[in-house]
Amino acid sequence: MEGECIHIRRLTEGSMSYGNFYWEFIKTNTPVIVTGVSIKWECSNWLLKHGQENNIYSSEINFDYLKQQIGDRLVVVTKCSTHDESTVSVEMQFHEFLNYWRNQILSSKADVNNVTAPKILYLKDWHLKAQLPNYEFYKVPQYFASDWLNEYLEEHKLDDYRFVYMGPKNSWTPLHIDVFGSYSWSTNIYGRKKWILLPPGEQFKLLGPRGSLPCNIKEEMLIEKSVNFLIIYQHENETLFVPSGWYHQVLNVTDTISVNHNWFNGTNIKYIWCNITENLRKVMNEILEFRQYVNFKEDCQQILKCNFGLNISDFLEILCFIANSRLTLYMKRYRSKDMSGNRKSVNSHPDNFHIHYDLKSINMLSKFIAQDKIVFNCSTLYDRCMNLIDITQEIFLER
Ligand SMILES: O=C(O)CCC(=O)C(=O)O
Ligand SMILES: [Fe+2]
Repeated sequence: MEGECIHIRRLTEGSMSYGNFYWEFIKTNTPVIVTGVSIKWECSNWLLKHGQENNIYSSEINFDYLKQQIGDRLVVVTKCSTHDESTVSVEMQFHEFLNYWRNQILSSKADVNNVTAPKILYLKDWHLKAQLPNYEFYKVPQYFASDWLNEYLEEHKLDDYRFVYMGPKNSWTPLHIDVFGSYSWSTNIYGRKKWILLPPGEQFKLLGPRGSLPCNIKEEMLIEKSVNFLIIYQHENETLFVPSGWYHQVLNVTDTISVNHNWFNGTNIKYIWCNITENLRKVMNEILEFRQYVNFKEDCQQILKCNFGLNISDFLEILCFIANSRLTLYMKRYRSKDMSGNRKSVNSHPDNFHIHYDLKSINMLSKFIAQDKIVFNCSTLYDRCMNLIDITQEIFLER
């Protein structure tokens, strides 16, 4: 049925084995909510919990604890427009943002009739974990442990995709697809978010005459245009898995704090590769008039890196790092054990499954990449691909 609001499954963390979760949600690219994730995280101290009434605790943000734990540091906040994407970013000290937020809460309590339109500042995409690596304020939910992107970036001390979001009621993120076409998981520490999610391909029904997408979508618009969509109200301690290629828009229905990661792994890696090459072809078309220059190919890769965040060389570097790290683990720990990557063994410890599964996906992808015209015509890239095939092949030959 078209214009349909699809429903999402909710399950408690630990109620399903890692393997079953992987096959049922990650492998099928299906959104799901995992409940009870962050109850024991250190960042639950960012809240002040009040007494229990009818089994419901009320809580508020513990601004003093936040100030004390995180200290002062420069943060970039986004000024949210109420109706469009025209966002402006400003830098301020973390304590200034907290003061703004505390005052905002106080004045909205005083202004019960909502007479004055509040200024909305959203502290988003904040690399708090990278800034305070020793502060263990959250744990990656077990089901999302296989994260090649941040594993590589963290090891190389590069800018990662691990974020904190803090925003007052009505702060929001316009319609978008995640960086590189990655997955995201997002855990609400405090407050409630409303998500609108579109299954891959549904966004085309929203394209305007000049081929652009609206940045602020409403349910009525989606129904009118027969777009299938998902509305999700995400509560405290709940983690939403946002699959690859699903456009989404997010509204903080109340004051909200969340932690999220963008990531990819052996399951969506081919999709990420296709996104990279699609973007590279766009870059090449844009500067086609310079194709006679000797440095044309290198310049395209450079522009791709600036615009998209990754170029082919970076991508192969990530594959190489993951392949080597899995091979090392394999040699050390599991050489004599059963390493079959089929459905049966997936239910054992995630490491057992991922060593084999990751190497197999790198092997298959490298074979695919090696046939790409751009890679095939560049000896450095082609040789790196061949090397990846070689090192990951070994493990299959041995079986
Ligand atoms: O919470 C938000 O405002 C945006 C989060 C998001 O887009 C994501 O987790 O992918
Ligand atoms: Fe997103």
